[in-house]
Amino acid sequence: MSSKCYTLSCTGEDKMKQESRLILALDVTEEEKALHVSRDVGDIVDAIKVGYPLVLSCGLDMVSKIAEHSDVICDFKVADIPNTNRLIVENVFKKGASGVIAQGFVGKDSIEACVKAAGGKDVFVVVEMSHPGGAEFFQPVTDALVKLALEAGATGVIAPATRPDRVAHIRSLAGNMKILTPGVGAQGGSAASAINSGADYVIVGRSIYQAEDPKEAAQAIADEIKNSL
Ligand code: O7M
Repeated sequence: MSSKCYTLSCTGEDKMKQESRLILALDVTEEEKALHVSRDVGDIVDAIKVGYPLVLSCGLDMVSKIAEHSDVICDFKVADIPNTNRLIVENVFKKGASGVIAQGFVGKDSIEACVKAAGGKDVFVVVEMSHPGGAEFFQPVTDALVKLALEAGATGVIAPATRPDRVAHIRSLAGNMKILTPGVGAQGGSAASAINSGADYVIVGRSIYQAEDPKEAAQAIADEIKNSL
């Protein structure tokens, strides 16, 4: 894991740095491409998010390989009973991840198990998703999920950049928790609107890794974020 990327807070806990406020969603399925993009953008982004597309194609060891270039957040949207959540979270941190993403609808005990297994590292809870269907079942319970994340001691929540009004609403409930917002670019959301609505980070995938020059694309979004602060 790249220690340069993490700050040690006064509580002794490892939390994600907040510099460019940009997180790359590395949803590619080829190792060579994954490592090439990670090398290119590792110094620009605050973290790289890896999930099922990459890990199911190339293996969990990709977490350790990418951690040589950036901090890694494992987006497995962990959603099981507390014991299974614990086993999953222990596994990803053993591979060098710096954070993990879980679903809150499984209940507070399941998220508490993630937080405990993370041992001071980051746990983020999905409270509303960015796609059109994300409004169907999440929206009626978003407020309760934010409360659950707060009470369970999560670092932050995932909220939709595609609905800046919802980001602002979630900000009003989220206390000190960080807000990470996917949905910028390919899904139609804007980085500046998400940040202006109270997001701490934006998560961007295709607009970076599918660009002809991923480094240039990442830098352009990082500049947009900087100019919107
Ligand atoms: O920029 P994209 O659309 O190519 O990629 C967005 C990434 O964010 C991709 O990895 C999605 O799985 C993820 N994501 C969403 O797009 N919407 C959500 O509501 C939640 C996530 C996410 O990261 O959840 C943790």
